[in-house]
This record gives sequence, structure tokens and C-alpha cells, in this order.
Amino acid sequence: MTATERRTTRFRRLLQGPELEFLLEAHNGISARIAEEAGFRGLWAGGLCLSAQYGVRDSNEASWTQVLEMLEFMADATTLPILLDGDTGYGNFNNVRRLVRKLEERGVAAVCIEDKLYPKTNSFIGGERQQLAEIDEFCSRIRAGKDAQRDDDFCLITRIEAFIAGWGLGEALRRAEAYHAAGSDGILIHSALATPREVLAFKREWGDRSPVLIVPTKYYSTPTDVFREAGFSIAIWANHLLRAAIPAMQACAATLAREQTLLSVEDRIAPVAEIFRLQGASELEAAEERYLPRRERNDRAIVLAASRGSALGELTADRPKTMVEVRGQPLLAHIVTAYNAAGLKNLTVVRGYLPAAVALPGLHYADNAEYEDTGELWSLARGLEHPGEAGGDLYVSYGDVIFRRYIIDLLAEPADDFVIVVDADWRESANRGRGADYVRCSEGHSRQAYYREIWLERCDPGIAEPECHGEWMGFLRVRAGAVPRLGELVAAMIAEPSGRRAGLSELLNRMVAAGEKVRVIYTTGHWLDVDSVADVLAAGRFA
Ligand code: SPV
Ligand code: MG
Repeated sequence: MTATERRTTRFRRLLQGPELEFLLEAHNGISARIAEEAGFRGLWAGGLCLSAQYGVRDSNEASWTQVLEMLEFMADATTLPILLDGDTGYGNFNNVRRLVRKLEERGVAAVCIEDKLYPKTNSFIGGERQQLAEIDEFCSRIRAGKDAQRDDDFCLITRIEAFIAGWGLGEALRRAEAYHAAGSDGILIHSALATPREVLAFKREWGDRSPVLIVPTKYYSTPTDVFREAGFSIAIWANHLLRAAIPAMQACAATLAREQTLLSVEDRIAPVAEIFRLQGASELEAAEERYLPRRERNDRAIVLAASRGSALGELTADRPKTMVEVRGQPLLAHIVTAYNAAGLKNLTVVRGYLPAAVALPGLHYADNAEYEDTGELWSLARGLEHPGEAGGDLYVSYGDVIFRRYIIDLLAEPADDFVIVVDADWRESANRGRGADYVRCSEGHSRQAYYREIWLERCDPGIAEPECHGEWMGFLRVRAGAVPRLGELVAAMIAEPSGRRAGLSELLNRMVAAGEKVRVIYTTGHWLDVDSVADVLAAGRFA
């Protein structure tokens, strides 16, 4: 049996081969994969467990298309042939032929239909009260199903419920005869007894006229050799994966509810890595290698986060502003998330006030011990000194400005050495009555600005209408090749007395004065500067 053979062909071999074969129940993709890994050669998609995993009863409460959807996931998750427990065929002959067509399309190898009426009930719930289908009507379902199949090896198994419904061997045989004549590929003889008496009696009389399948759920204690010697074709372990999972889930849920800690369950449950493995995560990784363009960014960012942010009062009593929480996470974590989303992982945070309180994992840290009487430029110098990792392009931003990755993508695009983003909606912050880094550029924002190259002329909180073109959001992107030039400028500035307290706006002006061209990209929104308690509240909505 090779995996390249069609699943229908493989199922037919299992059915018609001389050995006793086994199908294990699976009810979703992951259980199907677990069954395959354990070595099973075929799966039983049982109505009981499929309905149970949906949380409904085995009474056709899940629609047949919902069953079909799950079968598709199962077929995708394994290479094994699947025998669907198709209940009664979900209706009459017409429903059965449509079912067969759809099963073939979804890669299901075989279907079993039982001689009862829609909606069916599980055989172990009041079996004796269950009504059997008329033989001739059930045969019409079989004939229509067989006529509908396009793949010769697709199998239609017929399940006889005569014993379940309290009839004897004679009725079971009469039905087997008729179903066989109608084209059935095999008989599933079902019994609810605790011994295999009924199924063995049937097999003795039926002989080898067609393969016989059994579901030994109730006569579980029978040694498997008994089935083998009797010549059954397939034994179906019909519900055992779900039944194994139920007590495991119940125990875990009860423990967690009681103990309110993960400690006592961690060692008894599968590691997350095992879920990834079963999902085939490694295949996706390999596919990414094959298909995705390589965008390795060794760019780095420096986040200036030294200041306390006294305007936030109590909120910064025990932590700097960058660690103030918004939506359950420090501002800095939101910043890291946005950089990471843009593919930028090499981040250096410059700390000052209460540095020990700034300790998110995976970041580089530089310290500005003189934060109390130095400005942002001083902090930037500390960040630039930090070896970090080998850097490509450099991004600089503030520890109290949260933003969407869109901002980083905007900055990354132009080829220019120095790029800043400017919010053209500057009046909004002016209305809030706070100082901001207003800018004057070679031209203002307009629809055409999108296509034009616009340059910074001046950055200054004092710029007012009509000179003002926008507000600088504190982002500067420097191409890798221009980083040394930036470093030299910063070093020269901090060597001057005025450099100690200088801010980044002074740096921008010095760059312009030195003849550097600072490219301006206009945007509106997608960032938030957190200066006050009101800003913290607004940030909660933004994040
Ligand atoms: C199933 O697994 O859904 C079956 C077998 O049909 S039984 O539950 O025994 O009826
Ligand atoms: Mg069933």
C-alpha cells in the first residue's frame, strides 16, 4: 500500500484484503493526524464523535454540510482513507447520491449508511424503539449512491441495524442479501450486546459473500483474535480518541478552576510546541524559505525614553513615562510591537529616570545617567554609542509616542538619507494647547505632495500660522550610510554648552544648516504623543 495510491483504492484494499484491519475514530484535523501518526491505515469519521465535538447530539443536529466541512479538514490533515459514518444518508436516494458526489470531491474514500430513517438516533440510545427503513426504499439509496460515484474504488458500506432494533438473525440476513444485491461494497453489522454473539452468528451465516465490518464498542472485552478468526474485514474503534480526551480535559479544567494556577497542570499537558508540530508548522517554515522574498532587516531603532514625565504625576512615581500602562501594557511595549510588526527587532532604549523599572525582554539598553539636566540629544548620543547589533538603517523615536507600523513603513520607503514624518493635521495638537515641534517645509501638504519631494526648512515650537506646515512626530530615519554623518553632528553639538539640553528639533535644524537634505513625508494621524493624563486615556483608545 503506497501513499501515492488513491485513498479510495487504499480503502478498498483494506476492505477486501485477507487480514483483519482497524479504523480509528477521528473527529477533526488534529485527531486525524494523531491517528495516522499512531500507525492506523484508515479513519472512521463517526457521527457520534463528530456531533459531540460540535457539542450537539448524534441525531443529525449538525447538518450534513457541517460534517462535510470537518471531513475536508480531516482529509487535509492526513493522507489516510476516511470512511464516513453517513448516518442514514441524510434523506432519501437523492440525498445519498449528492452526498457521494461531495465526498468524492473532498477526498473521502468511503461512506457507510445505516438502514434507519432521517433523523437518526444513536444506536445505543433506545435501540429497540428505533424504526428500520423499508428494505426496498433503503436499496434505492444504495443504488443511487453507487450510480453517483465517479471513482470505481469509492466504497459504499451498508450498516444493518436489525439487531439494534430487536430483530433476529433472519431479518439481518434478509437485509444483507438485499443490500448486497443492490450494490453494497460491504456490510457493517452492528450490535449493542456485551458479547459478540450476534455479530459472530451473522458472520457464520453470511460467510464471505461480502466483507463484514464491526464496531465492538459494547463487546470491547472480546479478544481481537476472535474477530480475526471469524474472518471479519474491519474492526472500527469508533469513539476512543474522543473518550480519551474527555477525562483529560475535565481533569485539567477542574484543576485550573480549583487552583487558579498553571503550575499543577503544566507537566501533564502537551507543550505548545507539540501543537505546532501536529499542525505542521515546520512545513510552513520551509515553504516560507522557498516562497517569501528575503527581507532581512538589520535596521535598528533608538527609543529615547529617559524622562520621567512629571506631568503624569503619581503615574510616574515609581516608573518613567515609557512604562506607564495603556491597555494593560507599558507604552514601551506598544512601541516595540509596532517596530516588530514592521520587521524591526534591533531596538535600543535609552533610559534615565528609574532605569531598573524599564526592563522589557529582548531590548538593548543604554543609560543617560544625567537625564535630569540633559536633553534628548544627550540621550541620542548615549544610544548611538551603544554597540547594539550591527545596524543597517537607523530609526529614532520617543518613548512616549505610540504609533502604528504604518509610520515605519512610510519612513522606510524613500531612498533619501534623512527622512521625517510630519502630521499635516497639526492644528489638532495646537488646539490642545501644548508645545509641539512645528515645522516649515519646502511646501505644505496637498494631494500632489504624495508625488513631490518635500524638504524640511525649519523645526521649532514657535512656528505659527501661516508659516506652519505641520507637526513633526519625533521620527527620524537615517540610511545606514548616513549614520556616521549623524553621529558626527551629534558629537559636535553635545560638545557645545548649548548641546547639553538640546532637543532633537535643534538637531534637525543643525542638519539643515549643515546642508543635509531632510525629506518630509506628510501623513495624518496614526500616532499619539503621551504627555498628560488625558493623553494616557486617549492612548487607551488608540492602542
Ligand atoms: C458512530 O460512531 O457514530 C457510530 C457507531 O455510528 S455507534 O455510535 O456505535 O452507533
Ligand atoms: Mg453513527
